[in-house]
Amino acid sequence: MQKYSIFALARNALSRHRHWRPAWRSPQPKREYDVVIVGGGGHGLATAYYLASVHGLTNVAVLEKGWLGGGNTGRNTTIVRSNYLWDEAAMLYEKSLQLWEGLSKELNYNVMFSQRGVMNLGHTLQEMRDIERRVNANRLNGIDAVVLQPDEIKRRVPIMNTAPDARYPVLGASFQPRGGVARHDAVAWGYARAADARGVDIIQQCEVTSIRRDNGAVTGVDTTRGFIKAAKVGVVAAGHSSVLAAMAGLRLPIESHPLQALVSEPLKPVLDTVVMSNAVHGYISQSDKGELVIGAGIDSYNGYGQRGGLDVVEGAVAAIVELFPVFSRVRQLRQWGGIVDTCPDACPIIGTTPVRGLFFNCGWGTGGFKATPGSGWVFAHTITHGAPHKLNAAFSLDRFVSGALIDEHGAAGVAH
Ligand code: FAD
Ligand code: PYC
Repeated sequence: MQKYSIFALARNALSRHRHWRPAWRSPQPKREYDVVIVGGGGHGLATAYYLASVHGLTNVAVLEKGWLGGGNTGRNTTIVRSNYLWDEAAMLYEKSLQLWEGLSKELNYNVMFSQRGVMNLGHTLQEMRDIERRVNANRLNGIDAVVLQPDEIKRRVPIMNTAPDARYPVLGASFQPRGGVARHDAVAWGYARAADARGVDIIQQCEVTSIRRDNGAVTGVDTTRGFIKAAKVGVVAAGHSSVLAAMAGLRLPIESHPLQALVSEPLKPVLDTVVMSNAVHGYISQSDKGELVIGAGIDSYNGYGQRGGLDVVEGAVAAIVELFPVFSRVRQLRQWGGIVDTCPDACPIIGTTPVRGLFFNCGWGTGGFKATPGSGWVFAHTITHGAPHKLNAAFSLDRFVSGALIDEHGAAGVAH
């Protein structure tokens, strides 16, 4: 455990941070690794950590074209929950939630996981029927979920407008008490430090520019820092997954879209749970700093710019203000976008590819932050054994040929 006394903190601050011990090394890339992970977001770093900690594979490199967590990991609104409809998805996200519950201790790094509950509002009779069906399915899978009536919602969130004549009347909600939020970049840093401590090389500013193959098997990757040989390559590149797949002659059923979020000026504590509404395309929570964290549905066009259209955030803010009229005078502090990799059934692709030794983990779309620990855990297993774990077997690329899709649009949290 790294310990700093108050005097060490003061000394470091006064010396302009020159004596801070870096949390991970910045090694030169080796010529060859057993496994190369492409993408230094939370999923890539978690994969490297579990390769080392669970499977004893330490001759591993994580290659990141920018900086750690600079993709969607550092741009998301940090909602964590496991209340998915279908057994396959529920089990995968629940594994992840269980890992979240012990993550700060496991990594010896405070990821600020806060189980303040996640509420999904229903505004129509049909939405309430869908909510009841999902809550019943969750409970059959051992996942904590309850249906809340409007009076209970009002008790928990007094500032919400639950008047029956509201434009989007609140008829009820599903609520997962174990859901919540975490500190996104701490998750990347915590996994990075723990993976580095086990010998994993984390290499930033190293873009993969092509994937070399020979006789149907991967042999390594060309990068902006030279060729790196590896018999196993795991790609975890979120919004750029299709670009990486094309380098290996593969076509994924993935679309890349901007997804935006914004925060307000900081306020005193006013909202102690997460509130989401698919019907109005808006969701909100309050960060530990006091900012209201507000998100929208995806921008409808495809693109790789980490920004989006003003109309989308305008619509989300309008919806939030109808639900919370008291926020109408709050000022916006900043807004940003990330590029999400949406899949036709709103579920990820995690597994092998037609190229031997090449593995893909993508398609998490608007909802992969919550899956970071579970995704890394199953992907590390898949890469080690060359075959999926039973928790990710259903999430293969083959399902788009067999038709065994897992339609989670209703539980995806954000419309896409
Ligand atoms: P990333 O963090 O994007 O990592 C991929 C990395 O690959 C990037 O750092 C990128 O630079 C790198 N890369 C790409 N190409 C190359 C290359 N050629 N060579 C080397 N490196 C490369 N999910 C939730 O569960 N809850 C939420 O509340 C939530 N809110 C969201 C809000 C917004 C605004 C956005 C944009 C997303 C949200 N998500 C949410 C989705 C979530 O952020 C993502 O699914 C998740 O973070 C993906 O993690 P990742 O590690 O796969 O991707
Ligand atoms: O998957 O819960 C989610 C989510 C919330 C906001 C964006 N994604």
